[in-house]
Amino acid sequence: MKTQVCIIGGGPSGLMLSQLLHLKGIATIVLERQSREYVLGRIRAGVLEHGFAALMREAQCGERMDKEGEIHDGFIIAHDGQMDRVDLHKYSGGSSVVVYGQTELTRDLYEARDRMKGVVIHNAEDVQPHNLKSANPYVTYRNGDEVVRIDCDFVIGADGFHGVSRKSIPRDVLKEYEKVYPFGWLGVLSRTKPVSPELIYAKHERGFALCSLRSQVLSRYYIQVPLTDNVEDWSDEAFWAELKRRLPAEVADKLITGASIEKSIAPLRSFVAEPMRYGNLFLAGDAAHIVPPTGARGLNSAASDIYYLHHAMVAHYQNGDSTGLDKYSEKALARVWKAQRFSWWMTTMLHTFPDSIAYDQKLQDTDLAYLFSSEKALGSLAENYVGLPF
Ligand code: RFL
Ligand code: PHB
Repeated sequence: MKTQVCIIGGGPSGLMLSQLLHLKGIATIVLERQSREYVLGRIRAGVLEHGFAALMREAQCGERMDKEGEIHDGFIIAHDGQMDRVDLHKYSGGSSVVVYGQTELTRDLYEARDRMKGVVIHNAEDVQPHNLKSANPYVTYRNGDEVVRIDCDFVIGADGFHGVSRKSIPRDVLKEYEKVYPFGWLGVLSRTKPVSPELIYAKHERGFALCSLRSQVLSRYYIQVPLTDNVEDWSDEAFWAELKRRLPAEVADKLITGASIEKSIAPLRSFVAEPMRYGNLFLAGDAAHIVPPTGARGLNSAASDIYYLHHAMVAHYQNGDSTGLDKYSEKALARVWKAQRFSWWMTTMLHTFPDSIAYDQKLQDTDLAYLFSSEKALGSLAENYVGLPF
């Protein structure tokens, strides 16, 4: 087979890039290791910054998001028995975020690919990029006993943190920066009315908790748990009881509980790989960087990569101008690191660290006290949460 851009990974990053390039007449093939059902079964992001929403519209995939997604102009931080609101709209100069699940957004991208007869190959085994430093790279994958080869101009590594693309960059070229947090998030999805119309981020000495939602009938809740916990150890009853303990009484009293329809633990990690280009391989999204979910930045950082990459590819194919491709890694990383900083800061301010000393706890309290006493500090939080410009 032959194409212009071979994209490894059929998650939001890979599908979005494929869709945007196709609309500009650039041919792509997407190779996904899992089945479509498996990809759509993963419960992940819930909050989209306005830049991501704009990209969905540009990709002609924004219709359902605009109809069913909820615009959120603010969120609550609960701490020390009080509930303080961050007015995103006011402090970001009129911006907001969209609450729309990653599952729905991925479904919309798959449907758009189907509509345009885009090629997405599922259950592609042993995907492997080759000849990345040459002008003729190619990708192989296995379909049963048959090995299939795809010749292309560029390979995109959009295959998430555990993918094969980043690993194909030689060790002496790639520099990895990593910070692993000593806890994870236990998440529960339930078909219940959300406890609050806006998200509540709760700091509590027993550990952080988050009340989020997917719609007015679908709630998503998280609690901080030690890395040693297993999801099987947490019954629904134990989860609800622990969540209630960490929420202000007025919220806990209103919480409607129900059977979990999904329950999983995600460890928290910050990670960046540099550079994001190696020859004709370009990394995008979780393949190159991940953040702890506290600042709702992960998918949104992927969006800026796709934005830069798509414009760079179009300039290359339409005008023979490769400046964007040459500058991609530097440009993408500048924004990636800002999302890293913000996610690290939100995580540090709101979680309970097992090894923290009294001094650290005083600083956490001071961070919150400063935040809610300074319009400039609230402005900084708001501009990062709604998304820095691409
Ligand atoms: P993905 O979604 O991991 O997709 C990569 C795809 O590549 C496939 N793959 C391969 N395909 C072929 N060959 C191989 N060798 C392959 N290896 C892997 C995988 O099967 C997969 O389908 O990466 P992508 O597209 O870059 O998207 C990134 C986002 O998924 C991620 O950043 C967000 O989910 C992070 N995140 C959040 N981000 C936000 O912006 N806002 C949020 O509110 C938010 N909440 C979250 C989150 C992530 C969470 N978890 C579980 C980590 C909440 C949680 C709990
Ligand atoms: C979610 O709804 O899954 C969610 C929302 C906000 C976050 C993280 C996750 O910061």
